[in-house]
Amino acid sequence: MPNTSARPKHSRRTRRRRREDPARNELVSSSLESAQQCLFNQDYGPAFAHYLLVLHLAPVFKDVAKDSFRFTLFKWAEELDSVGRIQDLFDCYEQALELFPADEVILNSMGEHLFRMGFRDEAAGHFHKALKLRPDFPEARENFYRVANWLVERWHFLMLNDHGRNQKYQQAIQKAVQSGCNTVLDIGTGTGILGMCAKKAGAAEVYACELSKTMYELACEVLTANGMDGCIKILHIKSLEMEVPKDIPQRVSLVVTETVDAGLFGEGIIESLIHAWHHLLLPPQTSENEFREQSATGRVIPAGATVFAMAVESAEIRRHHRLCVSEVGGLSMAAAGELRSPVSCSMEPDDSMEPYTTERLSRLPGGYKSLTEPFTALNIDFNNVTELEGLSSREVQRVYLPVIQEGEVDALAVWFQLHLDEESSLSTGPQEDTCWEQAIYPVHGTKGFVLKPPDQLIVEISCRDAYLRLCSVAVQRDGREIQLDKSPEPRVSGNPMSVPNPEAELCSALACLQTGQNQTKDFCMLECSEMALLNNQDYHQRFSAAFGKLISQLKLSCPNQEQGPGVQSNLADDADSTNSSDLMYVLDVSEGFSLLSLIAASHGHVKAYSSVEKHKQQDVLRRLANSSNIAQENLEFWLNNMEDEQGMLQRPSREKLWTAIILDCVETCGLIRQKLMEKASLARCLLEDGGQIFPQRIVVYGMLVESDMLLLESAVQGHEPTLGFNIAPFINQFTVPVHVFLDFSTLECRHLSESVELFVLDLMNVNANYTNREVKVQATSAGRLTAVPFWYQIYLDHEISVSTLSQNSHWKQAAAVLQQPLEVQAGDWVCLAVKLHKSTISISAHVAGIAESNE
Ligand code: 44T
Repeated sequence: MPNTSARPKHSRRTRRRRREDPARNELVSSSLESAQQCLFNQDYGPAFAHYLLVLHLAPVFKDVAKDSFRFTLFKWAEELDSVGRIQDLFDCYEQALELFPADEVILNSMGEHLFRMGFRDEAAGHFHKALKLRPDFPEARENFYRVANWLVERWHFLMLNDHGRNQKYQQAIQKAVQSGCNTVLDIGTGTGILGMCAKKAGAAEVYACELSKTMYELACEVLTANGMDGCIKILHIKSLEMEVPKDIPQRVSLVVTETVDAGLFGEGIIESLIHAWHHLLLPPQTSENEFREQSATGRVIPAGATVFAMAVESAEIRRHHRLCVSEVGGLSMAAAGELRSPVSCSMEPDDSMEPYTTERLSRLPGGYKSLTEPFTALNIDFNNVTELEGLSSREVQRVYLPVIQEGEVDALAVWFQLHLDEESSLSTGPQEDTCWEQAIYPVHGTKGFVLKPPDQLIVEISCRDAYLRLCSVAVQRDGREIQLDKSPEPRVSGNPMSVPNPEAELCSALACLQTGQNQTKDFCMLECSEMALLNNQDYHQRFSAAFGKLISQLKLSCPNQEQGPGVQSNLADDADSTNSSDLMYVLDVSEGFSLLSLIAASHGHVKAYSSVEKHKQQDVLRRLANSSNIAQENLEFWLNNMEDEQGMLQRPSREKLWTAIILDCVETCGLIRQKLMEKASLARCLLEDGGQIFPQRIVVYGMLVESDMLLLESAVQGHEPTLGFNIAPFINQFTVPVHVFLDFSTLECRHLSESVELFVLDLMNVNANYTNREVKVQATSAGRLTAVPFWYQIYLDHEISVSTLSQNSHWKQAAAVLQQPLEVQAGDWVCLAVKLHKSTISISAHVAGIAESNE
């Protein structure tokens, strides 16, 4: 009998009550037993319910049952997720967190579910909490870095580092406040900077609103740190939902905002200002009230904007928005039908289409050629509500632009000048020394058509759904108008735009008949990176060659298999292909649109399983299969029948193992795909003898560079306060150590070394992979080492490889930005500590001492 007299009173009371409550004890122990039994039977729902009951009734079991409870929760959540019971899933997590509020593993896992469901703000909150509880929790750290990119977009750093822009805004605000605008609303305050400028300039009342939860919380921290939390009222709300007096006591005399994106209107500034003029601002200054106090009228900073555009040729833009090749990996693309990127700006707006994408023209790989002079597409006065309201109903304006150089029009590039007031403006133009990107309106339907002086390009300008729409509709040549970029049109022979290829057209028409699809009415959408992948002939050609080698080898090792592999024929649908014992099985687990399974099937005697999910994309593959004489039954879409990828990987093991498994190893953004090594281990177990994973090996290369640009995009630089405010330490919490989506070829940087091998990932032999490696690199010139960009050589087999750095690659590059820049001298040896944790690479560096460099 334990001595209870030394225990605290309340504990003694509980113990006594528990001991005295045999029914309760009975319930606890029987529930615990049921929980364990259900868990053993993989009956996770009831197991979870039993555990909940046990832990509520008898918290003493929390320690011992924690692991099983977590395991049960995760399994049950997976099941709920797979059947779409999302509310139940989150209810379970909430119940679990009530029991274990400081459990970082549960918090992190809930964050993962939230992230997958698109609740990024909430996901970030969970990862952040998990990290605070255990700063060395790698999963939470990785997850946090992933969301940090979404939550606090990298341009916040660029903007705060742009001293010119900050000063111009500050001066304009100061002038306005000093001239009498003493009540101010900052719409889309971000870090709170413009609101703080207004307060500092002496405004009596300052309000700010911010729709992003993360940015709102950040702004609150910043205001407190600057002693302004009492004098600026900040609201977590979209300005469109604000009302007087519910949110602010009265109308204000000044709205300041920088809610503009590269295309000017993408952040909804037109709608926000129309609403502000109707509900939040004092009446505007007019000729009648010209002499009234500034404090009795309303105005906006910026006062207005001028939008410019220019037609450009750029192979880089072209290959991301339309199909530029007629043959890929031995397959004729004629039957594919119309393929388009999701960026298109037609006169009839379509919700699924973005009208523009963004690029920094000065950083376009391969450069660009201006085909017209820049022209003014639009002028808008933000202080004139009638003009703002009339924008959508403005007549479509047609402009005729003289072509100044010969070239194909791939896009209209758009930028603007933001007039802060009568004196001061900011430009986002391609020639300016700014970090702004330009909006790119791609032109789709001009295959091969070359403009030349004295042609005139006809552009239609309008404003729909609060977006500026720009369409290159036609070219005027020799008094004739040649139509461009119409919605997909039937390709008629003789059309000046179509490449004359009657055979291809016939094929395409036949394929359409066979699938009962009318391609001319319809088109299939591919992401920009998928389009660039499709245009990468080199990659597909090399895959085809490597796959061809594999089947020849298999044929050699198994010579009595008459119709076996190695029959290099496109006519794969002869009678033998139906003899399933002769078939090789190829599984493609690539994400998104991939032709690789079809290319494998085109080698003959192959049954290919494609992971393409979207129906229209599957139709494209079926049409291509048809036109390449690949029997329908030799191309399957495994995700049609299978929810769970891992389940599928195991599927044919009962009948036949896979001859080849194609893994999609590198994400377009330049990072190794998550869970790649786990997938590779699993894939290896499912290969037949002599079978192969594509690719076999990945070699990671890197280079030492000095790049101020990468620093400016990483964190607010320097120790000086931003416009006198303390902002950097707060926003810099969202610094991530790896930058993605870089074009290394055009990144403003100085190379401080040759490229060097950092790492090898052997997908056929996981044991050969390092998790930690030290690499010594000799600096070839002196400088400030700030980052290590990295990329991959992807070995499809021992010899055949592709580089993600190549000119036609659809992959971008990534770079590890060092925590502290490192001064190096030419000849210095730099030690890079390269770590791989679950497909995530991290790099740190130090200059090697003499002993180290001699090693
Ligand atoms: N990127 C610029 C776009 N907001 C700037 O939540 C600039 C891009 C850029 N809040 C390279 C360089 C650069 N009510 O935090 C955001 C957003 C918020 C609102 C309340 C509203 N109606 C809105 C609308 C937006 O405003 C903040 C700023 S949006 C600025 C976008 C160097 N690439």
